[in-house]
Amino acid sequence: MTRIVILTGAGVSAESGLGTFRDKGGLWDRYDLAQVATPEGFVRNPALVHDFYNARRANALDALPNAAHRALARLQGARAGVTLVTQNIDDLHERGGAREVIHMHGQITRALCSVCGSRWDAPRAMHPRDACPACGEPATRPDMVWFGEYPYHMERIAEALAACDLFVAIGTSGEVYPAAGFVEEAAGFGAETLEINLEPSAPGRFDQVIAGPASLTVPAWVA
Ligand code: BV8
Repeated sequence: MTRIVILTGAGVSAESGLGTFRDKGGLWDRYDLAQVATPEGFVRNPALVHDFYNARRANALDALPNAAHRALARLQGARAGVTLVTQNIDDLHERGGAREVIHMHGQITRALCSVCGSRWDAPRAMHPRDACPACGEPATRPDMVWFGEYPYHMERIAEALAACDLFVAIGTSGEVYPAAGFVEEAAGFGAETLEINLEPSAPGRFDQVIAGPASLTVPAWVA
């Protein structure tokens, strides 16, 4: 059985209308990452951070999975040995039919209590004074991994990378670590590596590149 690890980034949800981060006009062109995607930024101005994620949560909830999300779900259904890791915080993989999606940067549909660590389904809009349903503290935040925080599921991902025969990165610029280092990690264990992206993120970094929009390239690759 060929074991495949797939890592997706914002590019897989781009054609569902969700903005990417580093493309022209992307999120980091319009917001200061340090203000809205770090724990320090949240402490400094929780209302701004909640506004940022409330807007993204509304977009994510109103968006629909595209042909790339559905194709990856078909791949999972058609064969064993496929590990799907995403950097994305939207739930389009799940709504496209994927199972056991590993959200290494968290999920915008979930909330987290900074005091007791409880997690629950987030309301459509969150506010700084929202009380934690478990401990009652007004210390709730979106359940995601900000810059400087440790990504989720790293051990499970490391095991999958060590055992895989093929590593596929789809729609990611490969600029955020430790996710950006997965291709070298997998290659170090002897895996073949494939990038599916609008254009190559770093020529020479992957054994093979398929260029084009994910809604066309991913279904063609899965077929
Ligand atoms: C950490 C959640 C300690 C919030 C995000 C070395 C090792 C370890 C850490 C670091 C390191 N060097 C620097 C660091 C620190 C930092 C980092 O990487 N900084 C960068 C800026 C240099 N990393 C961290 O802080 C991480 N934590 O380090 O903990 C540690 C140490 C060792 C080992 C483990 C842990 C935490 C990083 C997570 C931050 N949270 N998101 C939120 O989403 O708001 S990151 C954010 O960037 C998103 O998750 C996003 O998914 C991710 C990556 O971006 P991409 O998905 O790639 O999106 P991007 O816009 O960049 O690119 C889009 C791509 O799509 C492009 O290539 C484009 O061509 C393509 N595309 C566009 N349209 C289409 C398309 N492709 C196909 N079809 C299309 N239609």
